[in-house]
Amino acid sequence: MTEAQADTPVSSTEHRRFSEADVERWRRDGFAIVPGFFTPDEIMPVVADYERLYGGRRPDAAEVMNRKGEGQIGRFNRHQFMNVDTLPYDGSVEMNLLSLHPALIDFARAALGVPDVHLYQSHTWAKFTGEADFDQPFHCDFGNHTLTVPSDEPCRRTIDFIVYLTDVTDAHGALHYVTKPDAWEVLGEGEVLANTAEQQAALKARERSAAAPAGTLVAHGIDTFHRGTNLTLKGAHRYTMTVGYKAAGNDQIGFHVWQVSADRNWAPILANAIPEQLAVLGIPPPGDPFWTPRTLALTRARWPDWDMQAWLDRAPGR
Ligand SMILES: O=C(O)CCC(=O)C(=O)O
Ligand SMILES: [Fe+2]
Repeated sequence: MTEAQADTPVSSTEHRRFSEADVERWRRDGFAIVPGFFTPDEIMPVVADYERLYGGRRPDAAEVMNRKGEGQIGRFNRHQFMNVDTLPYDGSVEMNLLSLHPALIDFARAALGVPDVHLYQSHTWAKFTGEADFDQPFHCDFGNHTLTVPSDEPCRRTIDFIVYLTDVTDAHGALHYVTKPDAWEVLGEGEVLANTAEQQAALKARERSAAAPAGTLVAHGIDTFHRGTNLTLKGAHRYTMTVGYKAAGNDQIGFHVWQVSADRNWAPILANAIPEQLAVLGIPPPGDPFWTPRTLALTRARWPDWDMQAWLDRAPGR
C-alpha cells in the first residue's frame, strides 16, 4: 500500500455522490445501490457509443436461449461474454472517462479507506435478449481477480462497480444478489464458495434484485454473492460498464493491465483526464519524484496529445 501523500486529499467532497449510509451498507451488506449516481447528460453520449459499437449485434430472433431445465441453476458459458471490450474504448471522450470519473474514485477511496486507489478493471458489456443464456450460478468474483482469496481487511479487497447505462428491470437481466449477513447465515461466516446445489438453492431463497434505472451505480466487491440473470423482454438490451478499484499498490488483485494495450488509442484519455484520473491508471501525479527533466521530455515526445502543463509546472528546479 502507498502512504498518504501530504498533498493527496483522502476524500474530495467536491465530487461526492454517495452518502455515509451507502458506505455503511457496502461494508455491512456487501452491496450499495445508488440510483442517479450518473446524470442523463453523462450517460447519453456513452449510450450512443454502445449503440454504434454493439447495436448491430442485436440478434434477429429475440427469444431467450434457455438451455436449462425448469428451475435448474444457471451456468457460466462463454456466450455470456460476447460483447465485452476493455479500456481504452473506441468511443467518445465521455465513454473513455466514465470509469475514471472523480466521483467513482472518491467513492472507492472512502469505501476502501485508503488515500490512493488504482483502476484495475474497466470493461463494457452489452447484452441482448436471446443472444445467450445469461443465467449464472451464485458466485463471488474473487476467482479471477486474485490468486488467493478475499482478505479479512476491507482495504485489501476491492470495490467493484456496475454502471447502468440503460434501465435495468428484471426483464432486462438485473443482477441478483444476496447480502453478506444473509449469505453467511446459510453458508457460514466469511464463506465465498457455494458449490453444492443445496447451497445454491439456499442462496436463491434469499436473493434480491438490483433492478434500477439508467444512471444507477451498483457497488459490490470480490467477496459478494451475486449472479447474472436472463433478459426475458423481447427485443431488449442491457448496456452496462464494469469498473473495479483496489488500493494502489495491492499486488494481490488484478484483471486488466493497461500497459499491454499501448497500441490502442489512449489520446482521448491522455488529452482530457485530470491528473487525479491518470493517477488511478498508474501515471504519477505532478510533483511526484518520478518526474525529472528526462522523464518529462521523453513522455512529452511519446504522447504529443497529452497536455503536460500541470506536470511541467511542478517540475524539479522550477
Ligand atoms: O452482468 C451481471 O449482471 C453479472 C455478471 C457477473 O456477475 C459475472 O459475470 O461475474
Ligand atoms: Fe460476477
